[in-house]
Amino acid sequence: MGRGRVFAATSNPGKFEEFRSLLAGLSVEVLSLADQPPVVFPEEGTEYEANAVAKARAVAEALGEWALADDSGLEVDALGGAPGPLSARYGGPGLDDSGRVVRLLGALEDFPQAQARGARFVCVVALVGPGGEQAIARGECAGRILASVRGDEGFGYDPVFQPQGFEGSMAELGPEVKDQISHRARAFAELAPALAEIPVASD
Ligand code: ITT
Repeated sequence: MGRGRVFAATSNPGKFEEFRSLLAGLSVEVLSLADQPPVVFPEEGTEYEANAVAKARAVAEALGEWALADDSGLEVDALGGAPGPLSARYGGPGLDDSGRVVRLLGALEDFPQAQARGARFVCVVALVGPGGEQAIARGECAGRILASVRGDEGFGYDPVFQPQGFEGSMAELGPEVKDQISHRARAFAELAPALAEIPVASD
């Protein structure tokens, strides 16, 4: 039996791996943009939903295919919910994931109490079809920011994020646990019915 296919509208390899593993049980194939003509992505704004839709729409329109995008971020209580949708750019250009983590730990130095270090990951996923079909879902994962980095799995802020109810960081818990509890896992679980509707590819 054939499968539907969807292009992952992301340039983040960590996200792409998670798209693949989270959707492995569905009858849909997740493809990367690697072998496709370059797609121009819109400038990102400050709303997860608008960003996710814009990324998916750009790919769906450029390729005439189904496209799946994720806009996500880390919201830290002590920082009034920042960096949020700006998480990928936190600390300015020139920083990589570990540079941003160091910057975050520095910003929280004066907030040692567990409560003030409360945080959540948020993820909004958007599925857009070649005919303009659209579905959106959201997921969150609550936790706190650790005092220092722990573990080397995952990506982004995983080494300093301890999910509620767990010992250790998301980067220590590894992909099997992350795929059960993450913001992205929850968003994809909600999007599953729409993903299952993607028609079987004709070529
Ligand atoms: P694309 O737009 O190409 O998908 P991006 O990394 O720029 O890639 P976002 O604008 O959605 O994507 O930024 C999300 C950032 O939030 C990401 O770069 C991480 O820093 C952080 N983040 C999101 N999900 C995360 C996760 O599961 N673990 C750790 N950090 C995460």
